[in-house]
Amino acid sequence: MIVKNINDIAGTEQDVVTNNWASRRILLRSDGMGFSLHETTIFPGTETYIWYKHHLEAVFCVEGEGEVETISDGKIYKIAPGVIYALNEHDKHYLRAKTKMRMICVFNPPLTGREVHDDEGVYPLLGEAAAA
Ligand code: 9YT
Repeated sequence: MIVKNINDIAGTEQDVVTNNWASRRILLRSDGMGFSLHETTIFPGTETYIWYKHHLEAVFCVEGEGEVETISDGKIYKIAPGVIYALNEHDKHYLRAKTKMRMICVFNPPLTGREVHDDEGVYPLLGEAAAA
């Protein structure tokens, strides 16, 4: 069994901070679960363009308020505690935080740990998943 405490991840390589968000990657590809699990904080007043071309992501809001817009159809969905969105179609989207939002995120295939968005809002596919 794997047991971790998120507090032990703070300040390590698994604690990734960007201009718009910070993410503690708790379970990674190396844990062998087939998904990765992260706690992500989205900074208030930010808008982030994201396109997970290679990954599926589910996001569960536990704190804060904001919205997500799917770019293909311009639909805007409010985000508040208890709301989950799942990018089951690799949807290009804008994520906007009105207040600080705390989200639990699951990625398939799992992240290796250090990924940040490139200019296209994409995470690269790293390691074995890239070779498959
Ligand atoms: C909600 C979202 O995708 N935010 C960007 C960071 C991502 N959750 C991550 O890398 O943990």
